[in-house]
Amino acid sequence: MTQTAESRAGEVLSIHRGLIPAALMDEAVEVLGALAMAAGAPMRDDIDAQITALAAIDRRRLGRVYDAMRETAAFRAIVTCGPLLAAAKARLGCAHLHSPFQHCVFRMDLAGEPWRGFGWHQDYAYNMLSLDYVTAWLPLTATGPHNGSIQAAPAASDRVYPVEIRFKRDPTGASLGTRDAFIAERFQTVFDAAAQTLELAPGDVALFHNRLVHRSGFNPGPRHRYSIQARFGDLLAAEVADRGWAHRRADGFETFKALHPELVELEETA
Ligand SMILES: O=C(O)CCC(=O)C(=O)O
Repeated sequence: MTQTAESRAGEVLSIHRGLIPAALMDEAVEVLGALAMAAGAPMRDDIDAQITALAAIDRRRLGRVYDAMRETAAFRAIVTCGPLLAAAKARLGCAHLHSPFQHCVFRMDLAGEPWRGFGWHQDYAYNMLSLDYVTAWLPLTATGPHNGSIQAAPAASDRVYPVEIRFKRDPTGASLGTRDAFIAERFQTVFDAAAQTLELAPGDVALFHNRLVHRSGFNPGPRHRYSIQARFGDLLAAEVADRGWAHRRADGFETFKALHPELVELEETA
């Protein structure tokens, strides 16, 4: 079975300014600060100062804050808020949304930390919802070149590219156990030339098609970057209903490989 995302053209990236109610964004920042303090951070006026202090005290505890944030009601309130769901439905033109919670992510990219490389990729291989599913990417605090943001290459997003499935590795080259499916190396110079750094305020949302070529920008600082990603597909789209709503349930790219064996150029298995 082969599905062709290329066959459906259309807008790959739209920015929705002020979509998420300010009260929800404020609450999320407040909850992040409260988690940091409960994990041992000193009281500070500014969320970045609080996170920096906790990272200096104990980087592993900051890791637990990272995981806990995704489990808060404040996080869930954002990814399920009415305006976001309405924008996703309008974009997809669907009656009901498919949005597995495992594909809703909280992310921190701290200023000046080694780049936790999320190279050029398309979300399509990662989540495998309906053919035209979208990602909502939104920052908790302002994002742009001052904290890396994400970089996108809409002009080069007209097709699904071949991928290389490789293990994530630490700086010494040791495998971290889980894998990525970045776009094959030979295309990267084209994306580098077309890259745009998104500039968003809290409440703004970048809504993008799963075909959008993008990557995580290195955060040069001075500000940290906190972001939420949620994915929305058409629950009743034939291509996803026919395969029993199979998506990427755990690490592994089985659904992608089954649908697009010709797009897997390399796969590390050990
Ligand atoms: O937030 C980032 O830096 C990158 C996130 C990303 O690329 C994704 O979730 O697909």
